[in-house]
Amino acid sequence: MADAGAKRAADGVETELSQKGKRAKADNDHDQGEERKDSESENILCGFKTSNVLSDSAREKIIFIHGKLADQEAVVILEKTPIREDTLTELFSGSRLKLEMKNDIYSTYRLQAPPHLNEIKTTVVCPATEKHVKRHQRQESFLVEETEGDYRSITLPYIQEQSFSVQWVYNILEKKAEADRIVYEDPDPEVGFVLLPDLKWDQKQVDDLYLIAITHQRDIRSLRDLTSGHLPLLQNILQKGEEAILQRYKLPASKLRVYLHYQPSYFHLHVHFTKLGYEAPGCGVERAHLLADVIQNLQSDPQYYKTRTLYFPLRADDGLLSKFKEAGRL
Ligand code: DD3
Repeated sequence: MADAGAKRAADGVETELSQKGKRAKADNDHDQGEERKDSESENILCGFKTSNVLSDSAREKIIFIHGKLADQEAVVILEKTPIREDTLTELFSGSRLKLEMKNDIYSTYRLQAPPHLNEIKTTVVCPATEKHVKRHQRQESFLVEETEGDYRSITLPYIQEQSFSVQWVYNILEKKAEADRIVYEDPDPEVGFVLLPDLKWDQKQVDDLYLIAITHQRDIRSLRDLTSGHLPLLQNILQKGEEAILQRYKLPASKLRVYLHYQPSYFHLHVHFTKLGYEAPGCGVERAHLLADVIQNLQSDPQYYKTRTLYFPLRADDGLLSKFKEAGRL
């Protein structure tokens, strides 16, 4: 089996991470009761009051919940994780099995797995702003056509007035958070970056590998800001990022989808590395731009992303969509 080696590689990583022991306590202002990774850490969710379900997917086994956590607005994301091959022996031997139905050669059961093999990946955003709540609400979306002029007169003013916080990005770059999760770092201020697992990846299996490279340069908002002057940075991220992923996860470049989002969900340049075959959210053609293509486009035209019309989807309740409508661009 081709993936077995890679799976073991990820398991090796997990062991390596857990052996590093408890995560260093982050000393940033924004750590809301930074939890310990051990089992005795208390359950901050026991007082969570659900207001409404923002969205859910039976197929993806995920639910986004809006509610209150100690008087503060919160978004909680619960997700069942894939069943790992290396847990099967223990799953079969260590579970209780309750017969539900038997018919001829067919039978169905409810298998009650040992608690440590039955965990639910949980993400908490608290205090959550209106934007966080909207972001996870199921919404119809619309494709927008953004010319060079539209970017200058509609999009740029909008993102400037919004002032989305990227404090969590600075916490990563300054090692105030997630320092023990860094897979690779090039500390160079011009071409350097930090490569680490995205929040969405629990790192339990490489099948859904998802890492992000965050640039040390802080003034590149998005694809639109890139010129040929950024080629050394982009080439460095592609090359060193792929090398680091080969080393750590035994996945060659030919198994990776390396891309930028436009529009990004946060305006600090970052590159997504996901495993080919894993349909990561946002990897569709309407939002993803392969880094290798971005590099080539900038090589043939230094102003490519400043001048081209770009297309991207916006959700019905996105403030930027209203701006495009007001400008008669939709
Ligand atoms: C975010 C986009 C942002 C809700 C959610 C995610 N990777 C992150 C904080 C730390 C991170 C990420 C915003 C926020 Cl679920 C609102 O993503 C993050 N750390 N994508 C990592 N490693």
